[in-house]
Amino acid sequence: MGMTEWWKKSTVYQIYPRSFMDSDGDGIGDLRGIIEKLDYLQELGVDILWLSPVYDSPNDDNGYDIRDYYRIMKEFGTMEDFDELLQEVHARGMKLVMDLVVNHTSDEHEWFKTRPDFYIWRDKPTNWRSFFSGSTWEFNKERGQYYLHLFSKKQPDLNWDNPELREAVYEMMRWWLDKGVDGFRMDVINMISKVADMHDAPGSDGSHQFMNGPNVHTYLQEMNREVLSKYDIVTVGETPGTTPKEARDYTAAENRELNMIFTFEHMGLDQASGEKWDLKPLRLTDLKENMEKWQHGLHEKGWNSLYWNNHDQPRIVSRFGEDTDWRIESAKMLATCLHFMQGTPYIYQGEELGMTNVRFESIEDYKDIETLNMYKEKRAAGVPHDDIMTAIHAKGRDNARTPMQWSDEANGGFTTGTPWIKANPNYPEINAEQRHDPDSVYQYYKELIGFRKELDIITHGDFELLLRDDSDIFAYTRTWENETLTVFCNFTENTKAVQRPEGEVLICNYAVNLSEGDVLLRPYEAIVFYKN
Ligand code: ISL
Repeated sequence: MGMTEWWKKSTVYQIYPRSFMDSDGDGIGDLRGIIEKLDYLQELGVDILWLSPVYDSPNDDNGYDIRDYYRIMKEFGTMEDFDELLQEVHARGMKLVMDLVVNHTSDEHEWFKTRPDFYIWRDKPTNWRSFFSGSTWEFNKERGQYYLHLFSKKQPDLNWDNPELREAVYEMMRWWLDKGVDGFRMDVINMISKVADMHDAPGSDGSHQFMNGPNVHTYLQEMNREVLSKYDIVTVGETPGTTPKEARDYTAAENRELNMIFTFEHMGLDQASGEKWDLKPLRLTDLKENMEKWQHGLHEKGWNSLYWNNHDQPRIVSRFGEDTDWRIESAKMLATCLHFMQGTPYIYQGEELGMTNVRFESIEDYKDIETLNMYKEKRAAGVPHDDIMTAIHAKGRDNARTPMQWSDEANGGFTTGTPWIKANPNYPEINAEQRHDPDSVYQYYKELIGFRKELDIITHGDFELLLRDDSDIFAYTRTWENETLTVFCNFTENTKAVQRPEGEVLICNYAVNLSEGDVLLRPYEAIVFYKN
């Protein structure tokens, strides 16, 4: 094995700037707010910060609709603030990754007026449904044609088949890399290549015609050649609808495309149909089988990213854990389960505190375009308010977007003004002040992050699933040279005995209390044994 790439031993922390820290009291998080909190992040031990988009935007989709790639969003600050942030991140030995949203721009981007050939036009729409409800096509009067928008109608898709568009994107990427940023998280990058003959799709699901499309690998290889390969950076592609085989194509080193991708398969396991709002309880055996498939599928062939949370997903402790009686235990258990796997782990802001989902009763309190459009559409179709709210409480993206809970002060200490979205009312009980408690979720994450740097087995070891058919316990080993890690995670309140493996306890989310014989797993217990 050659030199291990730095990003294989790193932990990433995702910041959603709008909700992280407001420094000037306008109710919106900003870059100076992030600067204020860098010591907190350094103390946690994370290596890389990923910023959700901070570019100029009319905020139809909170910055995922970019108006100008070369400017900072006014509410977030100035380019001088950005330069200072980058410098301060580097001064603390961390790296900074930008969000790269180049499947689409805002319809307010100047290209939409001056370079219509940068977008995708047709005389007749297909029947495809947008991710944000309604059609993927919007009629443009001036041109007398429809343009494609997989997301909101204010997010027209870019035409990657146009080489001039590709060059314009690469130029922009070089500009940020020359400034010193350390890589990109690439938004829906597997959707940039559409089939030439877009046509009606069964069930209005056009994804086979735009996900992992005909030229996506050609374009990513070109991007790598023209831009990425010239810098020592990290790249992660957001790729919904991607299998391990396709993931290998994107991430195999010899293909020269991306370092890793985000899978969505495990995020779909509590979904009953193709629609995310169609709820179904998670079966632990499904999760185990899926994680095993990805661990084996990319082992020595590509590289995994590991995540439970991001700005689009509900909070994991409320989703696969238990957020009332066993919140702290289950938050730590879930972290253990993920952080001993092979791949690069991502922590989403507040996850390290065990932050939970929120339950606003009024639709007025929700801000996310996906949620609001869906609510309108379902109400118009006669679905009762309460039924829709149940789905929003379980799956809405705003679960992840309530303000970061720094303290028990008003609005969790996020702002001195009125926050753009209400704080989760549980901030007096769940906040970052608790990190000083050695038993806090934060301290536990800090330990996990530390192990990844100390123990090479976490980076390199083989994964083997144990207790395959057990519906309560997620157990696995990692083995490497003569070392073994054995991980047991109890996903239930039931107490359960498992056979004691060799080795000593490395970490446990309870006080260790082992006697001779079997290990008795307590509710939501996680325990890891290490032998060398
Ligand atoms: O959030 C989702 C399901 O609720 C996904 O379908 C999500 O829309 C998809 O993963 C793409 O997400 C990314 O691109 C979107 C943006 O709204 C998301 O925030 C971003 O992560 C459009 O740019």
